[in-house]
Amino acid sequence: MSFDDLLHVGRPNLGNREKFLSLVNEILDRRWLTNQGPVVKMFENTICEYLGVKHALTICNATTALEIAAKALGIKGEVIIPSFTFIATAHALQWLGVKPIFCDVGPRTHNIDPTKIEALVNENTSGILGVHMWGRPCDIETLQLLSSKYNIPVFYDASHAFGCSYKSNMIGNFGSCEVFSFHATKIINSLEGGLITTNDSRLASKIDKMRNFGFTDFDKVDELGINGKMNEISAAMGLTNLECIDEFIAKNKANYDLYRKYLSSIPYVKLIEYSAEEYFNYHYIILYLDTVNSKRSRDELISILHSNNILARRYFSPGCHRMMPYQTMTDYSRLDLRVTELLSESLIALPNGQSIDDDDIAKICSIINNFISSH
Ligand code: T4K
Repeated sequence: MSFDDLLHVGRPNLGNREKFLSLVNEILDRRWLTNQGPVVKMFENTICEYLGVKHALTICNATTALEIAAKALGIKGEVIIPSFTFIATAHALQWLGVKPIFCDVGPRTHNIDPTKIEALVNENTSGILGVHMWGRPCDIETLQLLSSKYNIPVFYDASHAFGCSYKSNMIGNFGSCEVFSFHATKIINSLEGGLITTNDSRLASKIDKMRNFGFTDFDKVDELGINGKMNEISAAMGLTNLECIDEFIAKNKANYDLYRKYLSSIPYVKLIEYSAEEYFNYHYIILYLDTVNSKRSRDELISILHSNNILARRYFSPGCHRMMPYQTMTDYSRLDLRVTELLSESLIALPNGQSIDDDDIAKICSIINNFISSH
């Protein structure tokens, strides 16, 4: 069995290979490889147009982008985040010496539960970091109200949400700023890559400096910075892929619909829903297994899928508060994360994207059906 015979979650989407290679040749001919080169600028301009946002600042990855965003917003002390997220959301804050305060998520939305935020606010709270889980937007309106009420910024980890909308406006336009990931496993990839978008020109200019060591001119440094720049080859990959985003989304949606068709008659399992009112990228096929009523274990199903060469994943398990270093730092008496605990034991991410075909989906769903009916 070769690596190629496995069905993975996270197989990268690839746009037009000739276009990418010709951009790479131009980059090599130009001998301009990084530091805000022309391909990075073209990628950023194309993103601004696509998202309808004023500023798009590419960064080397989303984790660094979260760190730069938090630093530029003057975040310190504590920030309220969902525990149900990829560990990078919490690590980016902790890396800056900011304490993530874990909030529960909604059972239907899988996003930070706005009704549970106020109980976590105290004099050390300096922000709220929402995560648009699976590309489904947070309750942005309510989070904005909380931000105004407590005079703290709200910003978003939009790593999953490129190409998605909230009230018909593209994600990327909300909060003080939003952070996207262009990692290989995302709907649009730049090999590794990240992005900060904002409509606040002062914040954009600060982030622009911070991603380049704080430089404002030759030999002139205005403030503390880091190396967060995207290189030209990554931007070429991102740009090539962005040109194919409609095709990628259409394929994801067709896959999602087929999964739904096969799974709808199987008891105890349910795919997460994407409402018809918004744009979604349909990048995550997330299955909920009702472990209580089915009396079946999610991990047993994962093992069976793996033994059939289907590398389904336990995204995201356990919640961040149960991972190191947070596990030993967390004051559990303050936490009520029942939904996070439930979701982290019930969800399975299934393969999606360009590399999956209809037969693969039929096979995966038939394994799930056999698993449920074999009891
Ligand atoms: N916030 C959120 C909410 C996120 O989900 C993420 C990243 C971040 C922040 C941080 O973004 P970055 O700093 O990474 O830009 C993967 C990705 O590495 C990670 O970017 C992503 N979220 C997360 C959801 O998934 P792992 O630990 O699952 O990676 P790994 O190596 O197990 O790969 C996942 C699957 O993809 C495997 O089955 C193999 C397949 N794969 C992977 C790569 C890299 C390929 O087929 N080809 C490839 O080139 O984290």
